[in-house]
Parts: sequence; C-alpha cells; structure tokens
Amino acid sequence: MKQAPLVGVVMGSKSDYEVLSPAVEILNEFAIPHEVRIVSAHRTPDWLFQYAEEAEARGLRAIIAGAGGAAHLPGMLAAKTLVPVLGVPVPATMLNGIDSLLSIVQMPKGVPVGTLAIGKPGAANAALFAASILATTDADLRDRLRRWREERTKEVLAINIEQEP
Ligand code: RP5
Repeated sequence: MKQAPLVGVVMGSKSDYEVLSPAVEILNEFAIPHEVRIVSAHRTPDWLFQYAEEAEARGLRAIIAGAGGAAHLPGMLAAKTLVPVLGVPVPATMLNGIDSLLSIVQMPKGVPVGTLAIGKPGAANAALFAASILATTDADLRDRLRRWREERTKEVLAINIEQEP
C-alpha cells in the first residue's frame, strides 16, 4: 500500500515544475513519501485554502511551495496552516526571481516561511530541509542524511585540479 505523503511539493503553475524538480529528486532519493500538486494563490485561491486547511490532518509534516513573480503561495499557505512551509522563489519573469524572493521572504512577524535560494539550488535545499525536519523524529533518516553529507564532502575532496607549472 502506498504510504501517505509526509511532504507536499506545491507550485503555482506547471511551468514551475522544472525548477522544483530537484526537490522531488531529493525526496525520491531519500524515499520520503511525498505528493506534487499545482496550487495557485491567484488562480485557485479556494483550493489553496483547502490544501492548507487539510494539510495537518492528512499527515503532512512540511510543505515545499514554489512560485514565481508575485509569489504569494508560500505566505498564504503559512497563514492557513501550522505545517512548516518552505518557500522556493522561482525565476519566472523579467526580474529573474528577485521579485519572487522578496515576495516570499518579507513575511510579517508571526507568520513564518522558511525561504530558500532562488531556483534549483533552493528547491534541492528545501527538500533537504524537509528531510531534516522529518529526521528529528526518524533516526534512520538522520543516518541517511548524515551519509549523504559525507558523500558530498568526499566528492569535493576527490577533485584533483592539475596545477599549472
Ligand atoms: C506564478 O506565475 C507561477 O508560480 C509561475 O511562476 C508564474 C507564471 O505562471 P504561468 O503563466 O507560466 O502559468 O503564479
């Protein structure tokens, strides 16, 4: 039987998927049950409210929310649920994600959104952050996260760039 999702990956548009895909890859790599949904703050506001209101009861432990432009999705989700929301700014307009970053990061006191970097690195880190949240109550996942970090360190130390004479 398929396990209920622990992480929700939501985005304002299908066009955001490419930027959010590193988050999905990391969640797959760690075998973290997750779901991927299009939820738009502006085009489907009622669905946004429903998604946020049901998130906790459905067992979601973190929501990764990516949007571009006037990116209200992460903030509005955070306004409607206590499930931690991780916001990923998507570069989707002439402003290359700066617009989205500022929309997501400038939350008023009392309604936090954990804001990641613009684009794919932010998406990957959002998934690693979600994994860290889950690892607070999952020792096996914590071990896998630790090994993953060690492997990244080894990769860097193994790089041998020839020195010019
Ligand atoms: C935002 O507008 C979405 O998150 C997306 O980044 C951007 C453009 O959406 P589309 O016009 O491609 O659907 O709400």
